[in-house]
Amino acid sequence: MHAEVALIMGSKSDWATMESAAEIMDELGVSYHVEVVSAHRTPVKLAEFAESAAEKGFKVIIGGAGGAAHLPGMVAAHTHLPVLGVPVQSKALNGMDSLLSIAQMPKGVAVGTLAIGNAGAFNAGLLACQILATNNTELANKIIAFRTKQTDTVLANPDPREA
Ligand code: RP5
Repeated sequence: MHAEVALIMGSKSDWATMESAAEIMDELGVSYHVEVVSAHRTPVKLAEFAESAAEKGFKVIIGGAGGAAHLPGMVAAHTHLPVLGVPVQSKALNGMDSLLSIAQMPKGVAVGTLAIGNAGAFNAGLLACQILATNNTELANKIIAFRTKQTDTVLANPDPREA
C-alpha cells in the first residue's frame, strides 16, 4: 500500500524536530514517506512533489520548515490535499519567524499550523492520523486508546513532586 502521509521538510537539519511526527505515526501504524523538499533550494521539486501528491495516493501532507518557512504554504498552493505546517525552531528568532511564515496564509489557501518544535511535529503526526481516522474505524480506536492511556497516566500520578 502506498504511504498515506507525506512527511516533508526543508532540510536534513529539520529531521531532529520532524522525527516526532514519525514517532506517533509509527505508534499508530500509519504509513508515511519522508523526504527533504525545500521551497528555496529545490523550488521546482517542491512544485512537482505537491502537484503529483494526490495522484500518488497521499492523503495528508506534513511540511516542516524553519526561518522564512514558505514550504507548507507553497505546497498548499500546488495541491488540494490537507497540509499541516510545523514551524521548526530557528536559531536567530527561536521559531517566531517560522511560526508567522506558516500561520499567516492569505485567505483561500489553507495550512493547518501546529506549535513550534517537537510538540508541533508530534501533534502534526497525531492530527494527520486523526484526519485519516475519519474514514478508518480501526485507526480511530487506536487514537482513542492512545488518548485514554495518556489520561490514565496523568490521573494515576497527580503529585508534582514525584517523577
Ligand atoms: C529551512 O532553512 C529549513 O527548513 C531549515 O529549518 C532552515 C535551515 O536549513 P539548513 O541551513 O540547516 O539546511 O529551509
